Amino acid sequence: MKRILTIQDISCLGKCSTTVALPLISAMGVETVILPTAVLSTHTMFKGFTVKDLTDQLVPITEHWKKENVHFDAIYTGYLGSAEEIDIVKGIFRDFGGEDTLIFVDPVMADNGKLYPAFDEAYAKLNASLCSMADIIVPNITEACFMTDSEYKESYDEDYIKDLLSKLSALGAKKSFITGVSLSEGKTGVYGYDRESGEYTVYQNERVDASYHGTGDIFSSVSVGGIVRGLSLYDAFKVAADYTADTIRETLTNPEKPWYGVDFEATLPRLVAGLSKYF
Ligand code: PXL
Repeated sequence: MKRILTIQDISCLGKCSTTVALPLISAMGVETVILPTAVLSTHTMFKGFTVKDLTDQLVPITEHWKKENVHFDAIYTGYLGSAEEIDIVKGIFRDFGGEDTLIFVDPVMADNGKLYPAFDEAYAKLNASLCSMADIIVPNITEACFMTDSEYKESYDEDYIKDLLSKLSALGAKKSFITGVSLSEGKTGVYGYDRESGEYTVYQNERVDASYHGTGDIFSSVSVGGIVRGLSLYDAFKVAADYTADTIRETLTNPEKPWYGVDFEATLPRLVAGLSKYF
């Protein structure tokens, strides 16, 4: 069985980061090893959340794993808490990385033109340096702009996305994918560039007009699970984008419409059933 290490926080309530990655990567048929960067009472869109930083635990935990000679088929990073954690994660990439280990970085820090409350522009630059070590990066447009000092635009054309991709690629990652790219009215999806082959990969699906927390984590978790299971990048991103859209649609049918996260539990069986086409 393939094994993915995911490094991100545990938000106890709020369905994002580790509490999404663990069930979804497992559902993709891949063992999920977690390295929690912090424990929060909720994600940071709730008022009054508590945080227990776990920076001092990262090295002892991974030192133990080194002694166990553990191998990861992929290392997937999401929300990291601090500059120091980014540095430690770079060391983890060096220690556990290699030809057979895909480094997948989702530089979670911003959306809709704004940084999340815990972050500043200096942090964005550090995230850019983490991206430079990756095989695949999946920033949204806002994160791509913060990492490349580009102007954030709500409405844009394909050239704007290609220009962002070229600046992202210059950071050093092998393949850069921008998420939440809408090329026409009512559509959204991913637009990627492979620095080595010069090829673009584009997938667009129906845009569901609602925005929930944690959907980026759902997309990344399913994508990395699919890639590790051997799907082509196009297929992995298609499965992930379609699943994310299906889950947002499903959440809208919930009369409570939970604002803090999506009802991925309801759509999990459909994700698993859809995979039989590929495996
Ligand atoms: O979904 C991204 C995310 C993960 N973890 C925490 C967050 C957020 C987004 O705000 O606050 C703690």
